[in-house]
Amino acid sequence: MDDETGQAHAGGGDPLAEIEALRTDFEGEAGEVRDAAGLEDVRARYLGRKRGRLTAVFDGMRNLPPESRGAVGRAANDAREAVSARLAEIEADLRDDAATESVALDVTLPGRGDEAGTLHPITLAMEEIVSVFTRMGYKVVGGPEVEHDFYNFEALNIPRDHPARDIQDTLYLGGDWLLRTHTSPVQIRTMQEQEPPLAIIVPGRVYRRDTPDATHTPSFVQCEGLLVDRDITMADLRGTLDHFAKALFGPQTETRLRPGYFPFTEPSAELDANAGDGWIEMVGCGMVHPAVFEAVGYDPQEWQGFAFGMGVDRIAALRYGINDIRIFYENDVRFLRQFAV
Ligand code: 2NL
Repeated sequence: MDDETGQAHAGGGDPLAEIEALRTDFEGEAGEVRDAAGLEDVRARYLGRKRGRLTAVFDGMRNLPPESRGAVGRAANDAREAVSARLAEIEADLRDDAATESVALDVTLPGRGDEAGTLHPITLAMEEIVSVFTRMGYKVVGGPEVEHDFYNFEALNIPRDHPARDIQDTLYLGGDWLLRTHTSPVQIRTMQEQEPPLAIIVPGRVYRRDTPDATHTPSFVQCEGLLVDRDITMADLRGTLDHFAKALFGPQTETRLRPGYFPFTEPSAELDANAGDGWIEMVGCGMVHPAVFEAVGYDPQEWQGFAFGMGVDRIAALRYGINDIRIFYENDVRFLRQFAV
């Protein structure tokens, strides 16, 4: 605003404009204050006796024409109140911060503790299953979860029009790549790389395009086994799986084989176990199909083998009396802690 008298003031400017400008500048600088030294610096630059900008405005008032002193004085007093109030506020904030910091360093508070986690029930069941077979001389092998159609289906004698290959049942990733629907591709890869005889156990995560319910989850853990040697018969399969059921559920456990069907075994069967409270389906199995041996370059006239597979989630559910396998994937620590060993 122009001075009515047109007379120059000390400092050379319009005092009302200078008050407005210093208030804006002050707000900017006040926002940058981080500590007590910064606060004192800002206070000195606006309210300081020697170099305070607002002090200079008050000092300059004596050179103003009497008729404009009233307006400038009111504006200067308002500015001083606003600046003082803001400085007090910053001072209080700095005190609060210091108080909070001293609480964060309170060495009398109890520590966070170092509670150990527990193994997941599926891991526990898998370790038990695998150990029965490693004690019989089987080697543990693993392989990729992202697989090619050849290893997951083609080499396993699963026909092009088999429902398992449908887009509705398998999670395809594009082209011939997919999430493995069983661990069998690991056995195919192992047979391609190794000459018989061999005995392997293959635990691992598998994926199927299922809607979750009490007995299905789109991902679950499977454990498959494969033994290849000369003169292997269904009797070897029966004896091996009978030993397995007894090792897992107790020596009183009875087993029975029922006819079944899998494209990769012939004949195929289901093994049921009865540990004392009824028959339960436990393992799918059979003699390796000659077409599978041919796909990996083994001579089916010279080599025979048996294979089997089971859902580890299902075995864990049986073992721990759980009637809905979805609980395995809820990550509820109240459930998981019960399996601490
Ligand atoms: C089940 C049944 C089975 C196999 C898996 C297999 C693998 C090869 C060759 C022949 Cl490389 N067979 N695996 C055989 C029979 C049954 O799984 O119920 N799984 C959850």
